[in-house]
Amino acid sequence: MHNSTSGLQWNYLGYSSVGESMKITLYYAPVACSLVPLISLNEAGADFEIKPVNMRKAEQMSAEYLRMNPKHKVPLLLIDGKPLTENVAMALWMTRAFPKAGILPADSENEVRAISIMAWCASGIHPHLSRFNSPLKFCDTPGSEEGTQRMVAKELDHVFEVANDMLSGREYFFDKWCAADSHFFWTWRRAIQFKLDFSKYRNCVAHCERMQQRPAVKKALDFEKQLQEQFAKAA
Ligand SMILES: N[C@@H](CCC(=O)N[C@@H](CS)C(=O)NCC(=O)O)C(=O)O
Repeated sequence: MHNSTSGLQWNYLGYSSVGESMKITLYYAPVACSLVPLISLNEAGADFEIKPVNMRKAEQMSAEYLRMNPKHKVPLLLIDGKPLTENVAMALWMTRAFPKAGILPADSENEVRAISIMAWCASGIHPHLSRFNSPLKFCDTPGSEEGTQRMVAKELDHVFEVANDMLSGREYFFDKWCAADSHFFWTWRRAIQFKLDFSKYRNCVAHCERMQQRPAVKKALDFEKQLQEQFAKAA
């Protein structure tokens, strides 16, 4: 599926940490939630390789990929050759591997609260986005597409109202950026990409704008764009 030229090597001046001595490979697809660990690895100054996954060509369903991740999902991390799936687990692993990077908050109470936000993004927001994106995967009654999307939009309105309250008077969910911000940012960005209008949730809008100013996020979004162009040329 991949060759060495399709995987870009990103080298950084990293922190002194366990993660530095490990070989880290991120399987990443544009637009997908693999943006979350990509931002964290950038924030950590990690040395890692990206293996692009072209979902339009269903590369996540290839036998080679399924051997590593039978769930056929991105993100997938290979850490010294061992697969790790699930955004929440990746954030926890990176917190230990790059202890100075602030991937999750340093004090244990806020660390748990950040995991709570990430678990909510993964299980309470992301599934609505999947249903909006592919309504027929969830209800195949003829003509049900629009109704499914309308109901999902209502659910999303509720979760973003909750997030908007959580972000009231704050720049980030905690005192400074952590992976929960990136995870939420991804869900918000995905909803906006679906042309859903939640602009009334001003704190979420401001959070999204703030996130996009971070060098690690800019770098990730530039990479995404570059890869989308590469995929479009190869189509
Ligand atoms: N709970 C997983 C969700 C992963 C997930 O659903 N990834 C989507 C992209 S956003 C995917 O790879 N879909 C491809 C497929 O289902 O074949 C996580 O947070 O890591």
